[in-house]
Parts: sequence; structure tokens; C-alpha cells
Amino acid sequence: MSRSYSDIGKYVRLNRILRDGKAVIFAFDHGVEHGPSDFPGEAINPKWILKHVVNAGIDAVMMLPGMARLTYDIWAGKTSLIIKITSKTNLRPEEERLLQSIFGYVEDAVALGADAVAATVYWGSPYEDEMLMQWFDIRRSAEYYGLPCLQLAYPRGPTIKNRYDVEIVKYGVRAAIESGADLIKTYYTGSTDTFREVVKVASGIPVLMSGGPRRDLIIDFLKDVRSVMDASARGVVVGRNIFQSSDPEGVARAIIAIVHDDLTPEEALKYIRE
Ligand code: FBP
Repeated sequence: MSRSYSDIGKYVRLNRILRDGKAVIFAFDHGVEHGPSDFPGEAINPKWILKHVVNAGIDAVMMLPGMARLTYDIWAGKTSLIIKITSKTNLRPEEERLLQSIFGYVEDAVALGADAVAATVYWGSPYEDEMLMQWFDIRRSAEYYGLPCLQLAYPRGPTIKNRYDVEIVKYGVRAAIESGADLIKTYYTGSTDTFREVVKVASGIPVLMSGGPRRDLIIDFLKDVRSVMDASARGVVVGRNIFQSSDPEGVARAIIAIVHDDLTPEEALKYIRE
């Protein structure tokens, strides 16, 4: 059966990101979601931090369209690009932080040379309906251009007591696959066994762990990475545990070594300067 141009485009782009079926993606959309205070010291300079992760050999960088325009000279031709086209600030009233807004268009991602587009859906939010309309608009255009859609499938809302609970994460992942996600980024559920259940729910759609706040001890984060890979995750999407480290390049190398070369967390520590 012959496949459409778009099907092939999606296949080509997915394979650029998941070069051996797995990927380490650098999340770099925090400037809007958390503000500049998230970036300590030199990390306030986006080019400085991107240079380090590109040097480390990261598989893709995920950022908003304006940041891609500012920094293209650093990453172009060296790594894959995922353009995130929803966001929100924490300057909003508390009750509206359960909504992300459109922060660009699929056409912007295409114009920038992206390999995928990303959007957040807060499953369980009072704004779920609005976010789903955004998601399906994004998906429709992305489908036309042959761009894979990464969904940040984040259960979050008044009925959700613990967003890391395995049943809640599984529900978000099930909703993500039913809404047509090509890649899913979601929360770590705290153990290999529970994350294995999450991966199973995804039914073959690649699941990547969302990094979360910086751990006090990097070995603890590396153990989480090992744990999800042992659960058949297809990689990780990490921001703060890399850019808030005093050795971002070393941490990125260590994560890459676990994901792609199957190292243990203890072995991977050798990449990180004390
Ligand atoms: P981290 O690895 O730093 O957790 O990045 C993942 C991410 O989803 C970012 O893409 C996003 O900006 C941030 O976390 C949102 O964090 P939160 O909504 O928990 O404040």
C-alpha cells in the first residue's frame, strides 16, 4: 500500500529524533513557564546553555519559536528541533495556570525547520476543553505537514490529588494516545514496575519521562532515568536537572550514556565533574 507524503515525512522526522529508537531531549521552554529565575548563573544566557547540551550530543532541543530564532546558530544542523507551541506564564492568576495558550503555529515550526511540534494538555483541568481544541487544531496542521506531535500529557486539576500516582499518569497517557499523540512526555511514577504499566498503556506510542525539579543529588536523578529505561521508556525530556547543574554538559552526557549506551547510574557519574 502506498503511503502519503505526510506519513513518510512523519516517519523520517520521528527517526531523526529517536535515532536508535530512543532519545534524550533537552526541555528549554521554562523561560516563559517559570521566568528567568529558573536559570542560575551563566545559564541565563540561552546560547551558553545550548552550546553545552549540543556539545554533549543531545538528540533534540525543545523550545518556543522565539527562542529557536534567537539561538539557531548554536543548534542548527547539530541536533533535532522540537517547537513547542503552547505555553503560559506563572504571572497569571493562580486559577488560570491550568490553561496553556497558543504560543505560535505549526507553520512557524515548519518555517524554523522543526522535526516535531509539542503542546501541553493538562488532563483534568477546568480548561481541558479549550486545550483539546488547541491540541486538535495543532494536530490537524501537523498531520498535513508530516510533523510528529509530542504531547506533554500532564494530569493536573482540582480532582487530581497526586499527579504522579500511577493510575492518574496511566489515564493521561491513555488520553494522549486516544487524542493522536505521536510521542508522549509524562511524569515519573516513582518505580520501574509502575512506569512499566504506563508504557504498556501507551500501546507502542513512545513514552518519555519528564525530568521534574532538580534533584539535590544527581545520582538520584540518574537512577530515575535508569528506572524508566528499564521499564521500556523510549527516553527522557529533561530541563532543570541539566541547566540548573554546575556541569550541564556532564549531566547531559551521563543521561545520554544511560539512555543510549545502557550504562548504570554509577557508571554514568564518570561524565560529571564534582
Ligand atoms: P523539567 O525537566 O525541568 O521538569 O522540564 C519539563 C517541563 O515540562 C518543561 O517542559 C516545562 O517548562 C516545565 O517542566 C513545567 O514545569 P511545571 O509545570 O511543573 O512548573
